[in-house]
Amino acid sequence: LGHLANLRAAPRRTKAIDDPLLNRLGLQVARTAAAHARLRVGRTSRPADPEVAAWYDDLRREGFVQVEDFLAAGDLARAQEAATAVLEDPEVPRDRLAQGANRLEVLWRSDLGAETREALDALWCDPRLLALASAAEQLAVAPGAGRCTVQRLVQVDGEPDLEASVHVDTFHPTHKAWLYLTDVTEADGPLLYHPRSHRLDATVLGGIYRESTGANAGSRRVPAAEIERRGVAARAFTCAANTLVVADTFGYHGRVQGRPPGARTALQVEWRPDPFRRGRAMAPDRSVASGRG
Ligand SMILES: O=C(O)CCC(=O)C(=O)O
Repeated sequence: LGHLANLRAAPRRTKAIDDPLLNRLGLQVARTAAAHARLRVGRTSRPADPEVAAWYDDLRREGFVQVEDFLAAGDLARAQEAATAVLEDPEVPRDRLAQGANRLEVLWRSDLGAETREALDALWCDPRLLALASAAEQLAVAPGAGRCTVQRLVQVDGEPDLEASVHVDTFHPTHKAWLYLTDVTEADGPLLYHPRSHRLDATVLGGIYRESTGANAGSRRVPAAEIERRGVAARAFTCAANTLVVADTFGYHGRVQGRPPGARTALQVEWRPDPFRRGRAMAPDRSVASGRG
């Protein structure tokens, strides 16, 4: 019965299924291949705006796209000011994550006042970003949909950054966007991405099989030998404020180890619909109405 229940859970979003027998029989590899095929056959629409369509092509080919000077100057200044104000306001709720030698504060759109939200919606509701996300996820992403957050990462002394080890977020294509509100240098712990690592091949499927029959972590840490075998070099996203990066985080990624007093602030969005039951649309952030679902 346990195996049957686990088989039923297979065509769902659960990152890893705790069933050594089924995993030995190839369940996680099959889920991976099926989720990627599902998105590929559903990929029928390309953004109408030629500029966004070119970003989409980059994203599909490389696994990421980087766009400099994304917001208009006035919108950027308003977003920077609003983000700084809420980060400095102790009354605004936030998650505090310790991921090794840094402090990460995460403030959710749903916890922000109307004025702040309006300023930061310059990114979260930007029609170009929504068109790109909609094409990437093949469903209509509504303004404010997904996990919209303000994130400030501050480097401190201590253990290495846990996110500095290269990993994938889950077993299916899935997308995150960052708009940096501050310049990002090496010391600030920039995002690291291995272009083209989001593609499926025998090496990555082998790695997924080994993980599923071993530690079976949902967000797999990728061994250096696998990266080397695939020949996908890393790229660090040091950049100027107002740079947008959108990445398929099924691809190999992580952070460069930063050092104090490095710090960076970004607006982030994460879209992660169920890979098998995608539906036609992703509604606005449900957490606005009902907590952080
Ligand atoms: O903060 C970053 O730049 C990357 C974090 C990361 O590895 C992730 O979101 O999975």
